[in-house]
Amino acid sequence: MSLDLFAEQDLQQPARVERIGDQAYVLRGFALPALTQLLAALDGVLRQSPLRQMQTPGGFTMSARLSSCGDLGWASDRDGYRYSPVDPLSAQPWPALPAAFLTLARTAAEAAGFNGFVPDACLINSYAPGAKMSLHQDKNERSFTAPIVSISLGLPATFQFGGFQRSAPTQRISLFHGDIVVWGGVDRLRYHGVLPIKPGHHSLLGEQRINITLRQAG
Ligand code: MD3
Ligand code: FE
Repeated sequence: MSLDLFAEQDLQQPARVERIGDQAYVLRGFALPALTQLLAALDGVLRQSPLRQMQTPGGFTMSARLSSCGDLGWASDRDGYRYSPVDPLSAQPWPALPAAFLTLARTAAEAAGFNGFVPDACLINSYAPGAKMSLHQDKNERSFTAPIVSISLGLPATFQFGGFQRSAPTQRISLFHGDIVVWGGVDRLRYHGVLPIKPGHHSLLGEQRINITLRQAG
């Protein structure tokens, strides 16, 4: 792994805020100052709870690989799909939420107007080129008032930001290494997805896009 803090392909304007909904924001480059700590923490989590392929609630295999950290993580087994305090692979609790994740998530939530965000669940998605995430709503969290904070790393993605029914029109938003999306309040239950990742190589993360989402699930 390169030791460059900012890979040349990631040089960009200072952090900019883009509003994509009444209570949804893209914070461009917001994760870049914390990148070294973020990647070290990510390595630690994934050594303890490796990325794995999961089934969707509809019985399909997801193309992105998934892991979790925090008090609750995403688990699927023959009983269904839910947040669980235990990683079914290790039969142990999920790795603790790293301080670097928590601090960045709280700072990003505040920058988007959500104070007092206390995430207890963190999902980590890894997309190889060609992997995607179909339009869905995140509605397995106990409360829909808390925001979700999403950190994008590695290869770029085209994010689909839809409405409150699957059939509603979607905006397409490009997300790059270091961008953070925060959405909550009236935008919390919007349909969203990720188009197939284009082939490419990222100098720090190789042939993948990583997305880290922090949530208040319990
Ligand atoms: C939802 N992940 O893990 S997060 C998921 O990039 C998930 O890996 C996607 O959906 C990913 O459940 C997208 C980013 C995001 C951004 C803005 C949203 C999700 C949003 C706005 C409204 C609803
Ligand atoms: Fe989602």
